[in-house]
Amino acid sequence: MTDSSSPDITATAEPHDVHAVEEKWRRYWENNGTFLAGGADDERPRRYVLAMFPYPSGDMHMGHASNYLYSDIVARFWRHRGYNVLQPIGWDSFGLPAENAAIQRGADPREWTYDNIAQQRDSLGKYGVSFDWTRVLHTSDPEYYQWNQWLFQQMYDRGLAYRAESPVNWCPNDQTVLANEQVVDGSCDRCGATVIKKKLTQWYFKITEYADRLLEDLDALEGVWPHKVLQMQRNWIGRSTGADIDFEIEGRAEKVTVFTTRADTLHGATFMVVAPDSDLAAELAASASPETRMRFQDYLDKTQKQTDIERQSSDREKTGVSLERFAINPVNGERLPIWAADYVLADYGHGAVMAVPAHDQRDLDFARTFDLPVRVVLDTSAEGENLPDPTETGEALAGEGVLINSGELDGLPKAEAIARMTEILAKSGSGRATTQYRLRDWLISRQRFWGTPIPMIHTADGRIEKVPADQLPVTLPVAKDIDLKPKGTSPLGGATEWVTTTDPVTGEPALRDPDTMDTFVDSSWYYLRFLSPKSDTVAFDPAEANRWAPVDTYIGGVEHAILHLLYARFITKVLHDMGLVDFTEPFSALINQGMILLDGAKMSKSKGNLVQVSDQLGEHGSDAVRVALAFAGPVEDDKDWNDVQTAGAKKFLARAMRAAEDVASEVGADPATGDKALRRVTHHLLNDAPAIVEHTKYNVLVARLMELVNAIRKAIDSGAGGADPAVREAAETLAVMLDVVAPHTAEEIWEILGHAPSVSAVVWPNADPALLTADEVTAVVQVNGKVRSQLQVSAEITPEELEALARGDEKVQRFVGDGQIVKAIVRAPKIVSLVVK
Ligand code: ANZ
Repeated sequence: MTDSSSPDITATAEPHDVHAVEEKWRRYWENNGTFLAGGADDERPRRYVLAMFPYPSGDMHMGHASNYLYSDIVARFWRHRGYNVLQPIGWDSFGLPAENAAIQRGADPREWTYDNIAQQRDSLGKYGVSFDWTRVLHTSDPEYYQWNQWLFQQMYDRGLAYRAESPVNWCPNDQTVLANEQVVDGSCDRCGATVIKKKLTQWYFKITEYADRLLEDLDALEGVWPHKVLQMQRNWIGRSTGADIDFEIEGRAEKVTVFTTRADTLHGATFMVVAPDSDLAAELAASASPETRMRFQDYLDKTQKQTDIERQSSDREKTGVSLERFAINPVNGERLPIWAADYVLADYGHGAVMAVPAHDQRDLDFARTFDLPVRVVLDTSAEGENLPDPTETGEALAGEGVLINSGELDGLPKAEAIARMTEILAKSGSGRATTQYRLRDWLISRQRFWGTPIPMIHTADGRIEKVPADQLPVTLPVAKDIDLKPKGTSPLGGATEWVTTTDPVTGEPALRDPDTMDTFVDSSWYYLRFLSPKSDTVAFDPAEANRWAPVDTYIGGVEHAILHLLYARFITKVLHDMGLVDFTEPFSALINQGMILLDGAKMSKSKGNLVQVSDQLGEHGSDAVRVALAFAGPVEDDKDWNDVQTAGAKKFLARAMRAAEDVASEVGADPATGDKALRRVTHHLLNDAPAIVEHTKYNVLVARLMELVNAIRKAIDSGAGGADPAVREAAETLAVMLDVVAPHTAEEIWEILGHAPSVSAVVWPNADPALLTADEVTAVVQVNGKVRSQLQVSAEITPEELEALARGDEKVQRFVGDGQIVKAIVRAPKIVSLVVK
């Protein structure tokens, strides 16, 4: 690297002024573009390292600090392995907190957001992360969000974006809809309010069309993504294979279909249950007696206040309303009473189930509550045992068995019976094999201001048209002219001037769509924008995308295990199908870092227990914070800030610096003649470090660097001292490795050792295999219980070799004399005990 602004060597006169040293190197990196990714002509292999971009909710806290430390270790590591590394940074800067803060303070969400970004940017800069700062993006810039609008219209053209009315999750506090993924244990993941269901017309992305691929492609990520995350995604997609069965309903022309995974139990169905909040329940109730109608309405109101989790939990009392109607079992013509009950969900399967109380626990609980019949159709008893009666025991008969009370299925084992029944139903036209998914389409419209406007137009005669390309982007109006308070409809709808537009077909007045997009749309493809951050003609250049992406290492919290990662995977597949990228998964490897806690609690703004990055950097300097965090424990573990040892880290760095200052040999001095013990430590580290870092054992790396510093100190204080060329070799190794964790100190050491910056570009040398041989140990040889000789042997010597050496040893032979060795007890590599007679 050419050095146009070589730091003044005399500036190292006070090497322990940590802030001055760190400032000096940051300026150097900035002036020299040290961490800019190499262009298309760079022949080194490439690595794309990315930490999940921050939301600008305030200044950075130590949770952020650990995230960006780990990504920086990975990025710096690959540079030292000879790679062309890209590590960009941006801000996920649309979203509710800005808007809520703005409402509370009467400020502009834009100002709040960009002030916070400036603060975070300053902290990240001082932290010394090796970002390519020329690629910064903010999702709230029109230069970025115009491409969300492009993406939306592309999806619309492909039938992947559509509008539909359906029951949606509604946060009564934030007055906006939420995606299923944003409802955590029945509460809004932003504000914690209990989420209710509401019927609304909204925009959706058709992620269900990709359900199979999203599920199946997880297998290839096994081993490179945390298994837990893969499992969470699998469960979220929730593929379930079974059968749809059609039931005639007395007095209704159309049949009702239910989804079941247990077609084998059809003979055991004794009633039918429909979700109270389904269209079917409303329709059936409408023809019931006035009293039942009232009871039903009352029950529906109660149901709508329950979360899906509450509704489905197994340990609660079953409730329901009989709808006074009957379904006909297609295999035996039996009349099954129809009930509405909240444990059946409107938006899974068909919102109706055939209830088989003998074999399904919730159906059994319900049957026992309302005194409905129970018929066992699967004998699950072990040989010689009696089959328990579920009505009495209260326990449904789950598990394997053979069919009974089921006509021609009798005697078949469960799996065969499922297949056989599905066949029978298919033949008679009243059923078919099918697959259900828990995954729902992605609801992307939000009734909020601070997001990407949906680029669609509602015409006076009820058509929906795209905003024409020459009118894109649709930018947000100025916030101060708008009432941002949540009132159930989008604030943009009240911005008369903004919302009024013209029908692109007729030229008549029309209205813009007043909703904005879920911010997860922004983060579903941002990793591609970093590759063409300045383009105003395309969202990203496919050639750049295929050169750099997928991201080689993606780092972030496990809280994004489902929503963000699933959406990014989905959009990547869509872009692949559009022919824009030649890969189908966005992130080749994923690292989840643990949380940084304070006094055992998660740091959060609302709890007021944030440890701010800027405070810590001001107090200790960046490198001490970085070393302390890296040393605090395994990446994936939660760590309490109280256990993070900044003082110890500072001492270690000062010690490392002093060791470098004591080096007295010339640059290029041949270490071959130097202290062998020290050389061994150095070369073992050279040998081990790549695997240590690749396996994310950053705490181990710090421990090994500490060991190296101790070994250097020991060598300096004894033997040939600082003039020993092995000391230089060790100190240089220290600099090139310390760089991944404590880059400012590493640069300083590298300079102290007489090298030109930057150490970040130095490829790690290979270990000398000759110095990796096992260390020697002293073995003692006893003859008849007395130590008679000592041998210097390899620590890895085999018992046979050691015994042979002992027998051949001159001193030993003297003590054996004319006697006979009758027994040899060997404990390699330490002891040989000979018994002589
Ligand atoms: C009859 C039956 C008998 C069932 C039996 C189970 C055991 P998974 O595996 O999650 O897909 N079900 C179907 N739709 C439902 C809805 N909207 N709300 C609540 N439950 C619903 O579960 C499929 C099973 O869940 C289906 O199979 C159905 O009950 C129930 F011994 O049908 B089963």
